[in-house]
Amino acid sequence: MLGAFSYFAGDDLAKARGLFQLVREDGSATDPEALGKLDKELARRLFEGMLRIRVTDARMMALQRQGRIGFYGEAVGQEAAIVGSAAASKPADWIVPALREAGVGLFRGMALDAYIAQIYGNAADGTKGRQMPCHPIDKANNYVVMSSCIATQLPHAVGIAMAMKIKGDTGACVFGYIGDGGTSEGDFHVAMNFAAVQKAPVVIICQNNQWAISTPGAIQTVSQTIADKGIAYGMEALRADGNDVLAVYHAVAYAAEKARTGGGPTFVELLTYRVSAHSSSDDPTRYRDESVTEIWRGQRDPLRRFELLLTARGWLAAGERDQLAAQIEAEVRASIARQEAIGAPALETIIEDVFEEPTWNLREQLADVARHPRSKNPHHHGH
Ligand SMILES: Cc1ncc(C[n+]2csc(CCOP(=O)(O)OP(=O)(O)O)c2C)c(N)n1
Ligand SMILES: [Mg+2]
Repeated sequence: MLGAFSYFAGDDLAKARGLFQLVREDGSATDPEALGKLDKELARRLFEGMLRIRVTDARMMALQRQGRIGFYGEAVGQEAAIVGSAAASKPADWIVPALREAGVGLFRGMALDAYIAQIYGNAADGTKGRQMPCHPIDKANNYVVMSSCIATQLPHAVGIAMAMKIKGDTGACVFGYIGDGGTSEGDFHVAMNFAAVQKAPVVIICQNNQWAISTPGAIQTVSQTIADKGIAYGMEALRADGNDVLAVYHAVAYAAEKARTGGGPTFVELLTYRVSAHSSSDDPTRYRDESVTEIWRGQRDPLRRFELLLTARGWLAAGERDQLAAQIEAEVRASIARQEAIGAPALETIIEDVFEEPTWNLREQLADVARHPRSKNPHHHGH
């Protein structure tokens, strides 16, 4: 930790309407004294984590375009929000993701092979080929599978936190994620209210990437900021620059430590931008001005900003980013090769897990399905 920041001592409205930032777009520090204490090892870990997501997403999108996987959702431009928050979690914490937090799982130790197996929906997939791609699971690291239904995960996150409190588990908390679009769903409001009333040990993190498929932030809400909604529920609300990995890390670490020590929930808005399309099934040129996207892809890029800081300190050598990227890409390609060689789950597994023993009618249906030839691609659908 770098110590206390004046931002956290601000009044409720100042926090919800301000923007906590530690590194400016040009890589300079807003608080040079505090940043003088930055740990090199942590800084490099954060950078590498962001690069890992950038490289993995690019590779997976290429696979989707080649028809080798059915679907993919990138997180380009949101790497700082993902990795900064992941780094603020502890192994005993629980992660309940929204759409774009697979990188949180990977940063916490989810195996790359498990991640890619899930995308292929092959026999090694922890979700047995029953989920869409991009719905990984990592039981060992308390990473809950994402819900395709927007916002339904948030009451679960708060419920897990309430259970922790009832059981007297201290020293751990829950990270519940949501998108800006998700804040218009009823489940968001249910979760916020329960979290506040029950003083649940949860950090509710909204990645405000300013788009919900084709719906822009301007018509998502008339609240001045998304963080404002925390105040409505009597919850401390923070608003941080989601493209500043250090600001994200410190805002979420503050909230998580508060939750782990009995201080109750915090709502954290991370302001970022969805640089990519919504998913591999989307074409944003149909509904938004991509010249704005180019600003976020360029000067506002979270990796670029942090790379400037690391380079200025001599913590990243010339050419080192490319070397790291090549090494990560080699790991990803090797994992893809392994996972592509594994076939689809055995057909019989389709009737498992509903009853202790499959019932006669399920067996009859299985026999019927088995008479028909199977499609080669186990995951050929859109979204
Ligand atoms: C209950 C529900 N309604 C609609 C959808 C279709 N849908 C999928 S993603 C999405 C937008 C989500 O936007 P946001 O919460 O901002 O997350 P982001 O995609 O920006 O990460 C919508 C409307 C859905 N999956 N579930
Ligand atoms: Mg969004």
